[in-house]
Amino acid sequence: MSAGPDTLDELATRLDRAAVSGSAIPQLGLHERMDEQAAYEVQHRVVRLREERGDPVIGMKLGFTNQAKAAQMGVFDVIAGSLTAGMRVGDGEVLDLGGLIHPRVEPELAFLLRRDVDLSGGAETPFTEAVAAVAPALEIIDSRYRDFSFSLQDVIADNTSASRFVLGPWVPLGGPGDCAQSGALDARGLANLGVSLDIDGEVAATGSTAAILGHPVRAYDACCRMARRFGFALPAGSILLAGAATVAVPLAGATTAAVRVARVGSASLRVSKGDE
Ligand code: OOG
Ligand code: MG
Repeated sequence: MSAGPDTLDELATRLDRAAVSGSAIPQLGLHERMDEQAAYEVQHRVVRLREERGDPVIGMKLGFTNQAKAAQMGVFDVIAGSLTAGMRVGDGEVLDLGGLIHPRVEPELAFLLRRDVDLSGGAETPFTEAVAAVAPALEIIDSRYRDFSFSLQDVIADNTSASRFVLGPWVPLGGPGDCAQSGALDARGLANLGVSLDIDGEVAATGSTAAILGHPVRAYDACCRMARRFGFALPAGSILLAGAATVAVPLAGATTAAVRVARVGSASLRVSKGDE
């Protein structure tokens, strides 16, 4: 069954209001009413409401690219969402928890596109041609659903819990030739790098970039596939979040959070409680 346009708009408005007001809503139970495609239609409407407030899309994110993370949430399909300019928090800057519901943080890798990715259905732009640089990233997810629990369709409609993100410094990716000589990082070098998430200076979770779909370069392929299938654009300059390398950790009570990725670098944020 597919919901009519009014219903999709109405669902999007409820999710948007929950995000703007920082108050959780009951699960929508969309798995009983619609397929994935329709859930992405709701998501695109949620994102359009942000764009209409002057908050443009600047990238795309993946979720559940890591088994541990998927098991934590009980959802095992890879999902995609949009990143907007207003979600970005500068490296080392303050994340205000006021207005968020029950934020969690997870360590990720980000990619920067140097060119538009061809999604016409012809030959896909290869990773080495499309991706200019990689950065360590923190994603702050904040499900708009009560108890942070949802079905696949619910979390897709909720823009995959996207809330904020922090990027560390970009590290240019060389071609295989460059790297043999200089020791610079190339796509193959990303295969199995240690990742740690530190909360208040203590290690809260550790993992490897290998936990992201077996190799983080596959996150780029998954972005292309999902973009084509569910109607995302991948223009030059887009930021892609590859998905968490570990489980997510609640931010309430934390003062700082940082990600460290071997050979790539680190990124951090400071937490403010909103009423201080
Ligand atoms: C959905 C978002 C998952 C990831 O990196 O796996 C995600 C959620 O867990 O609420 O962003
Ligand atoms: Mg994530």
